[in-house]
Amino acid sequence: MELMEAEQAIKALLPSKRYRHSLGVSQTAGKLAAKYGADRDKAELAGMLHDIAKYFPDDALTAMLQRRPDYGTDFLSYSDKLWHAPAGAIYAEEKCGIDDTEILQAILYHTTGRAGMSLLEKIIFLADYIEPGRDFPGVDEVREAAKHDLDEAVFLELQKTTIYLMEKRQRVYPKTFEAYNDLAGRNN
Ligand code: DGI
Ligand code: FE
Ligand code: FE
Ligand code: FE
Repeated sequence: MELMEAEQAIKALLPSKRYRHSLGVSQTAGKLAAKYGADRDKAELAGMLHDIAKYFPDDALTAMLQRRPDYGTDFLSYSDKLWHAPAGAIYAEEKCGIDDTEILQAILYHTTGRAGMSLLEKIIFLADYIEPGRDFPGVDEVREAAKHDLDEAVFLELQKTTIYLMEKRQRVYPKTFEAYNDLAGRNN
């Protein structure tokens, strides 16, 4: 599936605000790819598709994850907000014909991150947080870091997200902590 086709697919599946977010993530990911030496076309396509399963009902997401344990079996024990990421990768593979593992992994880990993220995974994870339509506390600090230090920007996003979840007394998916530890320890 090419970018234009992917755009039509998400336009059909997502409400307009989420569609615009996807356009923003695609464009932001493309720019980050150009800056940090990743494949721009893959970044734009992964960014376009990353939230494709965001509005699938929980029972459909659960069924997809149970049918494809190769996309991770532990997501179902954590927040339902995590489920659209693995389900999106499954949908991209099965219905959009995406066979590029790098793109599928970038969709799979776009919400949680993980230790040892690939360049494309970091770009999609970050673009999701800083695309121009986003407006949460601290986002400008992450945008600023993204101009010169990709790992620092991803680290700051993980730090802010884990602090936010812990302040709300929510569970944190272990791979998010592992991603945080991975980048917190990168200089020592
Ligand atoms: O789908 P989006 O809204 O564009 O963004 P996302 O896929 O990054 O989802 C982020 C939401 O997931 C955010 O409200 C925090 C929530 N969340 C719940 N548990 C966890 C979590 N995020 C991470 N990284 N780790 C968790 O354990
Ligand atoms: Fe998402
Ligand atoms: Fe995110
Ligand atoms: Fe998103």
